[in-house]
Amino acid sequence: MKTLHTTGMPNYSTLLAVFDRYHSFALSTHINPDGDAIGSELALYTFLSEIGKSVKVFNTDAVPKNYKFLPGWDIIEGVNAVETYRPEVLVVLDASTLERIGKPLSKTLLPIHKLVNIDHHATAEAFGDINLIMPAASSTSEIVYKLIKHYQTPIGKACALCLYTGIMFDTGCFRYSNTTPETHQIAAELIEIGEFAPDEVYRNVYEQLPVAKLRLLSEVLRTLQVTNNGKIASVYATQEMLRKTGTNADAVEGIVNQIQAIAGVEVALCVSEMTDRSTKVSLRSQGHVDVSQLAAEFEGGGHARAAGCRIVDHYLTALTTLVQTAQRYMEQSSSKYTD
Ligand SMILES: [Mn+2]
Repeated sequence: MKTLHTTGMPNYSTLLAVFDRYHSFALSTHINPDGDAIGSELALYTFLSEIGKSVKVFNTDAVPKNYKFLPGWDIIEGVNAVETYRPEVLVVLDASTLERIGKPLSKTLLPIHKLVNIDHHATAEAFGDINLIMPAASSTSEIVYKLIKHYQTPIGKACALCLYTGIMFDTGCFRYSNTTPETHQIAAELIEIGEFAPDEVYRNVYEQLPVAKLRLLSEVLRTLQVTNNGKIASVYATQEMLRKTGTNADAVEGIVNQIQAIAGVEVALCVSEMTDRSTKVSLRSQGHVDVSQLAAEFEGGGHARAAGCRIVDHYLTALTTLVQTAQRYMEQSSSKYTD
């Protein structure tokens, strides 16, 4: 039985006792890792190593180029490196389900004693023996920051840079609604400790675009449709566009944010045709519609304002279904307001 752990005090001490008690740790995060995924796992890697633990990190997907400025990125190993390795404790970060670390990895990488789950997704499942799930936290990196603070050990320079990058990424550079005064206070402290230049971190993460990616963007934007009195915006990316521009599915990431920026748009969606003929979906909302619920109708998940799912259907059919579903959600949310 899967339960949500959304209330009560986070059990830092239970988790810190596990850190004290055991010696060998493995860390992992979700497929297609983003800034928070890589940032939080490298921060925890640094912390655990500093307190004398043996730590390995295994991810299904390689570290994206733009995160290779983070200290320790090259210690991250792939699923093939697991072989017969069994850590005493496995910590899964930023993944709302265990399968999100990749099915083969979730079957191979098994802890001897404890499975720990650290996450901030609203749809997070309590799949661990210990679950530190804080939907109010801006990011998994923020949770890791608080965890280290509770251990009362100084945060090192490398760790500070990783944590800052994770928080910066998941708050959309301190623009999203999950940004609070506390987020800024934590960020300020991390900049002080880490002695890095925030503008350089930004440039490393966001301003490394290959020309091909912009060419793809121009192809995808040509498919833009704005419906429902300008409230729903959608685009699609096809395998043909990827071939033509010499890009892959990863390059589609982030395009949805561009169309969400259109004035008056409440729900933005981007669908991509995958090689297996299924469709990958990214959803964004300005707040009235909870897109994590919308995504959950298609076995996806995420946050109220940013979510995703996979639909086993032709991308155009999937797009039509999604726009209709978004319409229904918008009608429901507007009736809520007029009641
Ligand atoms: Mn995150």
